[in-house]
Amino acid sequence: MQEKYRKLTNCRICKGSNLEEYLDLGEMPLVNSFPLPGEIDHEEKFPLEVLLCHDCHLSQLSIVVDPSLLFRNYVYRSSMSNDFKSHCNDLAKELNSYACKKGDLIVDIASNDGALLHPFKRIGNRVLGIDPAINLAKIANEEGIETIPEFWNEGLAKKILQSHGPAKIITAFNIFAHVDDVHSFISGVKILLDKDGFFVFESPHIQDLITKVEFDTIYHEHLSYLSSSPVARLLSEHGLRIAKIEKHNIHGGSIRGYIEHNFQNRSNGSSEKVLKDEEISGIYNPSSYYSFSEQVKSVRKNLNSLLHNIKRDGQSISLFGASAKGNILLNYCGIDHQQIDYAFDHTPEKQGRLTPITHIPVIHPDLLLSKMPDYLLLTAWNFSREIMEKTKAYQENGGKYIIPLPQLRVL
Ligand code: JHZ
Repeated sequence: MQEKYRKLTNCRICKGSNLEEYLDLGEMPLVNSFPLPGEIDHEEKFPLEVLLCHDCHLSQLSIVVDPSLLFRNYVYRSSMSNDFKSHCNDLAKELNSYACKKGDLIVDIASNDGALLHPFKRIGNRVLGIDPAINLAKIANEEGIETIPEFWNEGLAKKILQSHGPAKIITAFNIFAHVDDVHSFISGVKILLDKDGFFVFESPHIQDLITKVEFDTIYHEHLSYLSSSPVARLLSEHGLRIAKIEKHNIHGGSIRGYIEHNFQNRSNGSSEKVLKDEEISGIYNPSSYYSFSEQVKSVRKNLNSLLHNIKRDGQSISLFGASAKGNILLNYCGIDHQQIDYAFDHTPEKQGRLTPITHIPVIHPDLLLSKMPDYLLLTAWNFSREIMEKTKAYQENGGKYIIPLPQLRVL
């Protein structure tokens, strides 16, 4: 039988072996494996530890779980959030104003259910999605977004170049961090990208993770935790460079890089600024990681004590957003179906199932008012604004929200 995971021995960017563990979250389940009630005897857990490469500063997990186990049948749907959809809309408009035009090919790597490509298609671009999740590729294809159900790599890039020609824009949103062989990934981008095209990636930024203690974005799907310096190093090895880099608030704080061939020269100086901010924040200093690891324990202590007091007073708690990150928060803090009655979530693929290990039933948000919990823990805290807007009636009926991160708050 093939091993379910392998241990990391060398940094995936610089190949050095000077790796030091700074965080051990213990054995954790795969965050998107929501069992049916009859499947709970077969749940698995895997070690979740983070290492720092002292040579190139890339943070990365100590193991790599077999990607087929994680991504071939994927329950996370990008299009569940209106805020994310308008984020994609803005990107399509922006890029069509200076970087591409009607008829140009736009390729989205890890296109999920097609959320990012729909607005490009509406504008008149040719679009192609790549996603290993067979279930999601099917949905996207049915909705008119041509999607190849494969993992992205050099070999696939060559085939697409033959069949579709070069891509004016290649996007990779919330996927760079999920990739083990980043060299083959970037080499594929280099092959398919048109000579004046842009590769645009967006990924949670380790600066936010460390400074705001967003430890719940650490899970087996996220193999790397990115900052600009190791990314620039990787790109330069493949003849690519950063033209500009931006910070975005989405998903708790992300960096978005606009990457060009190294023979182009469209840099606007933003990468120097982001690098400076990163240096000031301390993410290139190992001591920041040791104190982060201590702060993670305080988050657990404070959240547990709040929930304990609420339950002691006889009040009920449910959660909203059966998110991947929520499953780390729950499992690490030891919060389960004994404290939390329901997990409300719009994702059809998650409803009728249980949260991994913690076994909280996932149900449709239409049931929120009939269940009327006293408190709603927003485990998808990165979408708090949108969720609170969608659940106004709950709030008007006296319901309260607990926002666990970046600061624990009750509203
Ligand atoms: P959300 C995902 O993580 C997985 P998750 C992935 N690995 C990744 O990298 C990050 O995103 C960036 C639900 N919801 O987006 C949908 C509603 O039901 O914070 C989701 O289950 N109604 C690709 O899972 C969850 O909440 C709503 O109105 O941590 C949100 O999960 C909204 C706004 C969300 O990412």
